[in-house]
Amino acid sequence: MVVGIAAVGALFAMVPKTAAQHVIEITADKDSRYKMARLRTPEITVKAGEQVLLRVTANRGKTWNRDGSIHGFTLLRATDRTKVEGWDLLFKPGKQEFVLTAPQEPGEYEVVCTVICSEDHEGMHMKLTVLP
Ligand SMILES: [Cu+2]
Repeated sequence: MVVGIAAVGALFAMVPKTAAQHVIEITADKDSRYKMARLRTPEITVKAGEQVLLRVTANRGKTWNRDGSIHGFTLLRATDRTKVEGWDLLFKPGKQEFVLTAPQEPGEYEVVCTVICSEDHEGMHMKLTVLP
């Protein structure tokens, strides 16, 4: 019996890390909105401390930064609006990927755009929930 459990453990260890990675696909769109397939209201859910592959398609709004960034993606703690380290991203036009580590602290967070991408830029935000 003990041998059986050890064998299962070894099997899991052999699975490449990329196979277990949580892939999140979002569009940062030209109308100053984050979008996710099949979700009317985009919302991200992650597990505390897990590795996340954020796959982004960014489409230029009406205005953008001098450095060519067209949208931002900054994670704030809902409680005190402080920034989460490692989650302060800027998007260039087109497709791009980021490998991120989910916050260790379960709870509610908010993603906000930090680029003035149009007069409706303030409306560009989405909820992120960290599960224990
Ligand atoms: Cu934006």
